[in-house]
Amino acid sequence: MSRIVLVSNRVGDVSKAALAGGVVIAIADVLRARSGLWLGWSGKTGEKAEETRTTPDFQEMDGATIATLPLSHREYKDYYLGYSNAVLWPVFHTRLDLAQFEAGYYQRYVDVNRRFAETLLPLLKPDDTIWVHDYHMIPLGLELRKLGVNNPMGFFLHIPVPPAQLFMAIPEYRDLARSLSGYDLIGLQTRADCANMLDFFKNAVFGRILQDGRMRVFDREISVKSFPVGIDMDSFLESRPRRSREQPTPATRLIGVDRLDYTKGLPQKFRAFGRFLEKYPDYRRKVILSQIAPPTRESVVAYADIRNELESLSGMINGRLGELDWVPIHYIHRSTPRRMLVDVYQHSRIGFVTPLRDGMNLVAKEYVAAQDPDDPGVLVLSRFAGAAEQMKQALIVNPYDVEEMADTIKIALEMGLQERKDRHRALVSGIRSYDTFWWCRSFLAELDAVASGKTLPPFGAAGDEAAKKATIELAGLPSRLSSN
Ligand code: GDG
Repeated sequence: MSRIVLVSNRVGDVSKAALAGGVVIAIADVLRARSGLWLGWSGKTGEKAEETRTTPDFQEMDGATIATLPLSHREYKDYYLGYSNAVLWPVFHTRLDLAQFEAGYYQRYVDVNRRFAETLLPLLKPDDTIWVHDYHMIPLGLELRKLGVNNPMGFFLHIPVPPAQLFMAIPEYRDLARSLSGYDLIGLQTRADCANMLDFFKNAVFGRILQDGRMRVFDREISVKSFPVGIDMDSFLESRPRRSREQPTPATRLIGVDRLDYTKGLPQKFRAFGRFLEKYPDYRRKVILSQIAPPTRESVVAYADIRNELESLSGMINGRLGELDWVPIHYIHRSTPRRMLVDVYQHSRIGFVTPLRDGMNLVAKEYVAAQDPDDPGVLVLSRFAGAAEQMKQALIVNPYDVEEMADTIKIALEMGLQERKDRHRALVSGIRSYDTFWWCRSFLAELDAVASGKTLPPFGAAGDEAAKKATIELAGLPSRLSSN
């Protein structure tokens, strides 16, 4: 089996993958099984970075090799804060109004990707399979191709793909299309993302769909498919403390857990909860909203703005509706330990997950996974989260419609036990079938297939079972990855 080489902006801690959750669990497994190499930014910045341009630090971890590079202050500012998080992130989440198209950002973005490619080149073996992750690293594949690398190369985008017209608002959209064409396989979270990506290639650079479903873009033939990211339910539940620390509260809780990001729809969520309490006053004193919102990317201006907005909104709603013995919104702007999250999810009657736009949203899956099957809570989920394409038994809402969200809270609170159990059972079955290991092995199997001239049926198509079987056979993965 060929070695796997991963490249992403940040690397994860392979030895503590189970604690981190999400995709890192499956990635750590495959790195261990295929003696993999993982290259990324060390998280450090400094002027010395210029001297260590293509000399990474190496660390051996559970049979995998982790290689990291520092960034210079300028690279951090233009590549990371600038092009990645103030251009690609807002545009891909359909927030053109927040994009900062500043001169110099794009050039540095490509420069950093070239530096990563040059770093990787001497470390590569002829039969390595290369898997590049996320929007920070779009140009990496083409930079490697320019250096003569012919290995199979796949790219997975964790965030949504915007409609073609929005994508084309990025001044460098043609260059981005050219870069994307350097990969053999582009993996996306949803079928809607695939449709947007194909439309983008058609409109932006005259891409053509071929008879076998692949796309001809520039001089290359590439495959675009959806691989929805999942969780590992068992390891997630294992992180729960042996004894619950949750004190039973007289109030029924709605829970929200989102990085403090303008894509997560937090002001709309707070307003919807305030509106619910105004419209249905019998629920006052009986219900609370706990919102855990750890800080991220605070150096990007738009993030400071959203923080201020939320602080004033929660203060306003609590001031207007709260009582001496009841605070309606508990807003926690800090990270919470993972084992506590499981506990909090389990003791919340509603998982309130209402992003304005989200690639997938793993919180929706974690909330369902943590519920007691004999008395489960209800998931209220935004239709604009990638997860809504799979989790049809949730109560699906429009996160821009405060009135509808307020009414849906009431419906969720009043839902009978049998309906809650039925919905929960169906949701858990989907979470188990398409877990984080399925995601990893099906992407890698497809990459193997594409590289050897075959393609597998698409996810969710009639041939799903056949696809699963073929996936396992092709990937030749170890038991945990190939079970299911
Ligand atoms: C990107 C895409 C896609 C959150 N707060 C705390 C905490 N978390 C954990 C959650 C969950 C994870 O972080 C967040 O995952 P999401 O999927 O919700 O969102 P992004 O971070 O935006 O991730 C997204 C994902 O990539 C995977 O492809 O689903 O759409 O944007 O696991 O539980 N964990 C702890 N404390 C916190 O306070 N321990």
